[in-house]
Amino acid sequence: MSLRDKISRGERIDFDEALSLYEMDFFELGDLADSIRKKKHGKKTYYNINRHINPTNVCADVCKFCAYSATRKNPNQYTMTHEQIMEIVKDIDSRGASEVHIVSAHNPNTGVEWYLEIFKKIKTAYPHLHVKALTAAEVDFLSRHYGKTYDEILDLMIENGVDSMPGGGAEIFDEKVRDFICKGKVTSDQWFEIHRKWHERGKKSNVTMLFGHIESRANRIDHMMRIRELQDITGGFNCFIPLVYQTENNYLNIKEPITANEILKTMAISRIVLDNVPNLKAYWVTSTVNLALVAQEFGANDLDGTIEKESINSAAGAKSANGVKLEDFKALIKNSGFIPTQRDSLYNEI
Ligand code: V47
Repeated sequence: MSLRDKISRGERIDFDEALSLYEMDFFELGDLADSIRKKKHGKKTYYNINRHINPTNVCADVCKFCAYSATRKNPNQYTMTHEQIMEIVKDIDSRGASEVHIVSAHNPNTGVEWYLEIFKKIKTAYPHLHVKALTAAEVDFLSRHYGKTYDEILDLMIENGVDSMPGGGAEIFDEKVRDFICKGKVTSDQWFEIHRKWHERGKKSNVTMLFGHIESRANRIDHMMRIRELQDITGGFNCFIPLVYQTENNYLNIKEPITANEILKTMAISRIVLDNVPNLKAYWVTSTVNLALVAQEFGANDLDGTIEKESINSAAGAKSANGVKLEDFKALIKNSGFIPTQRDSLYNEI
């Protein structure tokens, strides 16, 4: 049986088969991913009304790809007060947002309470808002820095109102590449341990992959395989988010950005390999809106949201600092032949 037939019949593929998909005809690969997307989601493309808040850029870790952290290339340190954060939340709540997505740098000066109290304050004042917060990298940092176990941090997150975990900090799980791009931060095994523990508490999370830098195609497939393995056990990942590496203001010094062709192939392959992860997000912030719209035909069924403000990727060159207008976003999805479908943070349709 050909690989194409095997995939069309819904059979699981192995590492070598997945890697060989990069050699398949571009449009044939797109068609395969699209047929899986259609079976699962039809023509619906999900979006949500959300706001990213990045409360501090002071960071104890030094990731080579990061342009956001204040300790290296960016001398403009900031740490928001809780009052400033609550002002932002008040504003977005009044405009219909359903989610706040909070990711910070690893600030060694604030105390663990500073992180946790943000969530408590938001949840107390706006119980209907979904709080998506703390990547596994932050959980690991808080655990190391403040002498608490992962279990303790995860329980404190739940007690203080965190609803789900974002997928950040996954980067690339291959240990050799990981050591080069972000040595010292959460290891791949620890990243999975934290998400496993989170899922065991009945909670959902996302998982990202930072690609388009020094990693090989085989590293990407290995990354997907490791996700598929945990997902078989817990079923706790809602969404896979391939993040396209942004080249500016950081220490990786990649001269040739990844091509659109390679991005779309990687999207399509992830839709095929991750047969147990329901949603594939084309994160327009790192892929550009135009390519995210095309990615809808290469397996992607989620375009994230309006975002409004975003600091991590825009610091590295993404044109996302001010988000997109909701009406424009919906019109773009519709005009590209898909059905804009508003969702909440757990993928229930609104
Ligand atoms: O983990 C840092 C990435 C991530 C760069 O869960 C970079 O719904 C590209 O995780 N080029 C944080 N990426 C953002 C994130 C995320 C975003 C959207 C949705 C969700 C979700 C999660 O940003 C980091 C890191 O991998 N990042 N620097 C860069 N130069």
